[in-house]
Amino acid sequence: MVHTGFNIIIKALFLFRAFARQNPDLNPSSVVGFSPFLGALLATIHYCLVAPKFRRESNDSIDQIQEATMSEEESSSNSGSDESMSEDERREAPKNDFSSIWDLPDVPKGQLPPHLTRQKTRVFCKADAPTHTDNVQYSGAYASIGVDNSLQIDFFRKNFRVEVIKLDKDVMEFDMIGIDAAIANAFRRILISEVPTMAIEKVLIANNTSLVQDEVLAHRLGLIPISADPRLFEYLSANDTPNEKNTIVFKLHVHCKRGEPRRSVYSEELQWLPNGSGFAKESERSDAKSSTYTSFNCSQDSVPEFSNNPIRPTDDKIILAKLGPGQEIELEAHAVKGMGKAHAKWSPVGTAWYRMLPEVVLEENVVGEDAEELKRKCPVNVFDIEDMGNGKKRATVARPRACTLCRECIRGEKWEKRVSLLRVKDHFIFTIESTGQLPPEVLFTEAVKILEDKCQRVIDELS
Ligand SMILES: *[C@@H]1O[C@H](CO)[C@@H](O)[C@H](O)[C@H]1NC(C)=O
Ligand SMILES: *[C@@H]1O[C@H](CO)[C@@H](O)[C@H](O)[C@H]1NC(C)=O
Ligand SMILES: *[C@@H]1O[C@H](CO)[C@@H](O)[C@H](O)[C@H]1NC(C)=O
Ligand SMILES: *[C@@H]1O[C@H](CO)[C@@H](O)[C@H](O)[C@H]1NC(C)=O
Ligand SMILES: CC(=O)N[C@H]1CO[C@H](CO)[C@@H](O)[C@@H]1O
Ligand code: SF4
Repeated sequence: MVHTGFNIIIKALFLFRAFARQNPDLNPSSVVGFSPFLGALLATIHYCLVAPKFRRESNDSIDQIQEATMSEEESSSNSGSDESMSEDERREAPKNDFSSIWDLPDVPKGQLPPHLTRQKTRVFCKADAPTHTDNVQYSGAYASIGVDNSLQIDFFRKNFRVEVIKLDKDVMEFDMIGIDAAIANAFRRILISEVPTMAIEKVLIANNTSLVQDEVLAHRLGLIPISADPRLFEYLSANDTPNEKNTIVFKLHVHCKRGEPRRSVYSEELQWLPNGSGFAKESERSDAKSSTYTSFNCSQDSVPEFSNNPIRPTDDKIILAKLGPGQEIELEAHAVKGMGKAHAKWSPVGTAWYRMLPEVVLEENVVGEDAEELKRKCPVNVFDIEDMGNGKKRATVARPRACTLCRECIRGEKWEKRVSLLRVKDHFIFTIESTGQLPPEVLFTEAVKILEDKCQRVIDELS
């Protein structure tokens, strides 16, 4: 009975290996995944019973078995042209039941075979769709082949790096290597929607005879980036009175006299009022002394950060409205601190995005006319031609980073086999495009702090 049961299991193992041979792209964990029991069983048998037994038996005849497996491979690939192999060779090949399974190269215990390593660390960009896009995170994903897939913090520490590629006033491009897509994406989302800035929220319109409606004008004003460090301000909550710590006041009073040509109103004409609002608030109580819409205790330009660096819009030439002869706009704009998740006007970035590092691999040598063709196919010149001497040419991958993944080079049956387009799953080319309130490198460090706070909150809640 035991023997029969064992036979069935061995057969299942055969089947699985045969299947794996047919589909070299197959990830055993994905097959075994649907049935953890079967997976565990196969793994146990592989490591406890079959593998050591096989190794022991084959120790003294390892060459023989290698020969056997090689000839077996040949015969399967040359099926139909059997005469290429002599009868002698065929007879010599020992009739070993295991040879059909064990012809895959032996992988040292605790390591993934190369094709699985590739599936785990790369996204494959095929002609019709990408494959292996998921991150293999489950710690037991490769348990069936004895590989520990759990997160190793030391490994992360050693491997994580950031390399700044480009940095100027508004744009930063850097490589973030050795991090999970989820965390890279967290940074992207925090940058877009959770790093605070100052933006105009309330507009008091005293006079507007221009063609632009009040609400449209107020909306346009809201979208103007204001260069004031938001870290020096507080949030204005519903019950707060606007004061010098939470509000920035701008005045706009523009007029186009009769007889003059039409004119544009630019953002540079917004005038900062460090003493707060100049508009008197109507109050129900007649005894109240005239107060304004803000109550500043001191002038904002007495703050050292602002005294020689007046607050103003980051760009001078943003058109706010156009005035015809005889038209006038008089208003006051109050900027407060906020986050991009409430309104995009508070987003500190034009955008923040990442792409995974492209990897272009030539699976075989592409020579001669084909090399020229490959070079011509790529619109961004990823490939180069290497002169091999005596007039021979070979295609090389010279600038994989420039690859836009247009898939032009794998168009056509033969090319898809020759060129592999891969993306490195844990290498992110991150670009931050600041709107000018804060330099992009500061934005990123702010984003890191925000993520840290979030983690701390979770830890505090749990403990
Ligand atoms: C198996 O082979 C290795 C190296 O060829 C040798 O060191 C070892 O002693 C052998 N084991 C047995 C059981 O023959
Ligand atoms: C702000 O108020 C102070 C005194 O309260 C005054 O000296 C200063 O000139 C005012 N600043 C502006 C820009 O009006
Ligand atoms: C402004 O001054 C008043 C009275 O002196 C004080 O109660 C209030 O806290 C001050 N506000 C700020 C923001 O310093
Ligand atoms: C508004 O502007 C128009 C055009 O300049 C002017 O005639 C009018 O008196 C202004 N109204 C107020 C309340 O300032
Ligand atoms: C076009 C427009 O919205 N005009 C307004 C400008 O502001 C004055 C004063 O508040 C309003 O009376 C107008 O309707
Ligand atoms: S995918 Fe497009 S950009 Fe990338 S190597 Fe191929 S042809 Fe060039």
